Amino acid sequence: MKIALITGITGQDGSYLAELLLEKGYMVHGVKRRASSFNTQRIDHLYQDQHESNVNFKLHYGDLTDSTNIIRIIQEVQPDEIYNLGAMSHVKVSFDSPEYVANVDGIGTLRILEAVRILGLEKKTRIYQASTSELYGGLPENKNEKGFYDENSPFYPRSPYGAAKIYGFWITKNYREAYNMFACNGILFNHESPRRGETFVTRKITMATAAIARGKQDCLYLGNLNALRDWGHAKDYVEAMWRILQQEKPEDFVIATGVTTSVRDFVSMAFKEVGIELTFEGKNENEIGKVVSCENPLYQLEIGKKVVSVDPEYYRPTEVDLLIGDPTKSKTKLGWKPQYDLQALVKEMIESDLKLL
Ligand code: NDP
Ligand code: GDR
Repeated sequence: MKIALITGITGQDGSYLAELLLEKGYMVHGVKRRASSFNTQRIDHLYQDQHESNVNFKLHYGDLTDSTNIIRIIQEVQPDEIYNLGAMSHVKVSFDSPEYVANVDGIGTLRILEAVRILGLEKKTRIYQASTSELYGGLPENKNEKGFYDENSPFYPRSPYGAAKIYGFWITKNYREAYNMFACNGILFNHESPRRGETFVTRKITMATAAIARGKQDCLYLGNLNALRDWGHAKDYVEAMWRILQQEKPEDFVIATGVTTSVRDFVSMAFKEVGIELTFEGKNENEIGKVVSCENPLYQLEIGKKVVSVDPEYYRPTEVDLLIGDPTKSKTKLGWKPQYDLQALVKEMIESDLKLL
């Protein structure tokens, strides 16, 4: 039985990855942070009574800022694979707590790599590092000749989060080259799901759309509607993480759909899913989204009603305007192909948020 250790197991990706690895017959260990309120909602369905026989899921209290704790957990677990998904992952929030983010997202990665080295597990333990499309920063001149970001595109992070993650990227690559470790970066573009944190833009939109469609909310306030993102489904992306660690040679991979969509179009798709057609008027902070037609079986919205508005409070000091990834390498080498398109993703998120209401 293979043994995996997941940091960030209570997050969106950690929960899907844990499910995938359990299905594949792994013994799954996860690191969870001690909090004064419950933070395990996404994995409660996986909980097992540790007194039972055949236990294959176990949680350990820990934190990426605490090296001795990381070393102790890795020593106890002796993992074949570590998936380092733990991070303060919100780009806007990283401007408010840059030092903390550097510690967790940057040095936290080093702590994992060093722990494996200190414990002499370099030959046994494979490491996946959750790198990100935020490394590219969306600079148009850095796209490849086909107009995408790929494994060879230069980096130019535009946030404390991106800057911390770039350290994580390079230290992972350096440990691979310096100590022959099986340590890989997955450079993942945005991926979403019904389990996405509620303040990331897609989930904020689907939750608000569901609430507006039920007459429980008046207006959705957003920041930059022009931002373009390459959005996939988290379920597809955790499959890619696993595949990256099953390769013969350790390498870095871009995981993306190759399609980009604006925040504004995502909003329109979400409202369409509940039978409401929108039109957008005005520019920048004066832009609004109004109802054009409403065939919503749940609640009748007045034609012309303003349901989307811009609040510059959600603008970022520096923005990543456009992201679009080239998944050619992952398709050819990993045999990876996403199962979901954006339409299916939006539909699943809306259905789930309507149910939650
Ligand atoms: P989430 O924000 O949903 O989950 C983050 C996880 O990290 C949570 O389990 C959180 O614990 C944990 N965590 C936060 N701080 C610490 C800490 N100090 N020590 C240990 N654990 C900590 O993120 P996602 O699941 O969406 O993303 C997973 C990883 O992939 C992250 O590293 C993210 O930066 C990266 N990534 C995500 C992408 C995406 O589009 N989703 C794209 C590219 C990269 P708690 O529940 O207690 O807060
Ligand atoms: P991102 O995701 O910053 O790409 O990072 P997020 O969903 O937060 O923002 C996407 C884009 O939408 C714009 N936007 C808003 N964003 C939020 N959160 N709230 C709003 O109200 C709003 N209005 C407009 C943003 O300006 C941005 O351009 C995510 C995280 O999961 C990272 O951890 C991961 O590394 C990257 O994706 C890839």
